[in-house]
Amino acid sequence: MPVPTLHAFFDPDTFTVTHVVSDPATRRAAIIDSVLDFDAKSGRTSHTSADKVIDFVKQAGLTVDWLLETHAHADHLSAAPYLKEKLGGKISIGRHICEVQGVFKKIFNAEDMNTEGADFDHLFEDGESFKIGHIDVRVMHTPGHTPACLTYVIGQDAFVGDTLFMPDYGTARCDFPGGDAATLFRSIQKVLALAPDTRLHMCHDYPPDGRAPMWVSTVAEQREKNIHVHDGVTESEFVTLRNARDKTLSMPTLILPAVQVNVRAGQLPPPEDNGVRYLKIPLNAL
Ligand SMILES: N[C@@H](CCC(=O)N[C@@H](CS)C(=O)NCC(=O)O)C(=O)O
Ligand SMILES: [Fe+2]
Repeated sequence: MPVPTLHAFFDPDTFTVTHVVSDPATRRAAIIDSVLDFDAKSGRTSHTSADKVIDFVKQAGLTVDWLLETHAHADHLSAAPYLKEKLGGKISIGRHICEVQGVFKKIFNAEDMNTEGADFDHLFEDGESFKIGHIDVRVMHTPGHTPACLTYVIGQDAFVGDTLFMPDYGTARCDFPGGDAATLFRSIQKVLALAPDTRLHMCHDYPPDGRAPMWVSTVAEQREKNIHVHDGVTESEFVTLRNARDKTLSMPTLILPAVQVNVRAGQLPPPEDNGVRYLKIPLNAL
């Protein structure tokens, strides 16, 4: 199979990695997990991060077919609609997003919110395949952090979303609505059953002790060194450890702004009769 060309952008504000995956033969591309900059203090959105990706795509002469989300992010807003307007591409996520939309429609009492995934251009099933140019991508449903999380497997590369983080940081939290540590453990076992030399590309890095951000590891390295799920850690040990850590974490700074936008496929809530769009803050709901 042809080998994809990879390029990554690290957003230091939310520790998110946006990946551009392209087929060198056809110059068709996918963008995974984009970031819309959002200043919570002023309520302003901006496009500095997304424009860097757009400049890269244009300079490389790529045609974007896919705007992929690994999940409905709780820590940053997706720039997928802005990228679609500027570059094209189908905004896509896992089929189980409908469950996540159902949960947040209630929390936000958002009558306009569609809970059948209609805001997205495509919903992936577990095991579905699609192409970036001549390159095959296989979709793996890897829930646990959220019910709809996906891993995109492309030959020797896998984009794991928020399942695993770098070995020195461990794994994703499981305390968001619909999250579950045992489910995440089983999803991680599916990822770690890929070939040992599979390169795993993270969606976040939270570099400890001032090390530089990194976002690529391998199955073999994770199995040997991941502080939460190295070989030998049992499901019940993991669940105990993960749940204990989750009790110590505060909610991500942007969870309330982020989820109400991201379950709408990155679209901002509809404007009110004065033309202004508002984000809602439900009190005592999380
Ligand atoms: N301090 C960060 C927290 C981000 C966060 O909670 N990240 C999630 C992924 S969306 C996670 O799994 N963190 C794992 C952990 O800290 O154990 C923020 O406010 O944005
Ligand atoms: Fe996440």
